[in-house]
Amino acid sequence: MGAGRVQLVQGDIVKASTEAIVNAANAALAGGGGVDGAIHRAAGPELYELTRPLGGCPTGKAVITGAGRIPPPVRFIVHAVGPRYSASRDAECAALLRSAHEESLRRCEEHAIQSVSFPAISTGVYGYPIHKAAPIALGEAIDHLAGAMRSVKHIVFVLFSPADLDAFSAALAAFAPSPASR
Ligand code: AR6
Repeated sequence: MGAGRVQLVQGDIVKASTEAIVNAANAALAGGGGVDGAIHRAAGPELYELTRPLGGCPTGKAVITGAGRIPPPVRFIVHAVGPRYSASRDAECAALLRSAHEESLRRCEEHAIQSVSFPAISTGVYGYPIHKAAPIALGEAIDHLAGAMRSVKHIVFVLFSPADLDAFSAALAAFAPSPASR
């Protein structure tokens, strides 16, 4: 993985100490529950002022704004839109989930961001089974760090529950022998 590092932690992404945090948003960028609600509560109403002019974001894409009232070192919020999971469209959902991660990392590169925290996008309200989502999310992160790496060097996955952390840990172990840590 070169000079890059993937890290898994359990906790609340709002308390992350990376330059950017990724929000699991909806296509209207309208706010909602889960991690989206937590980020909007922490960032304050100005976050809606930042997202409203963007006019939404298609599934599988990501847009970036300032962080509102969330204090430094967080300076940016990446609003990524993952797919609603459907078993009958498994391959399409996998491609969209991977794309949401890839696009998020692209926005980070465009802003010379070195560290970014992701939640487990799509695995809450959108129903993506975490054991299926984890290798997709981690695969994109590992590939990014192994590729023509520019600014992003530290990718943290902030998992809300011990079970989610276990699912990501198992998926990361399957990518061994990488020097990733948790
Ligand atoms: N920090 C880290 N992870 C969290 C937090 C938190 N503070 N809160 C929840 N999670 P979800 P989705 C976990 O539902 O499935 C919203 O209404 C949660 O346990 O937040 O992509 C949006 O507006 C789960 O593992 O996002 C959209 O309408 C993961 O974050 C829709 O939900 C993602 O769960 C998006 O659904």
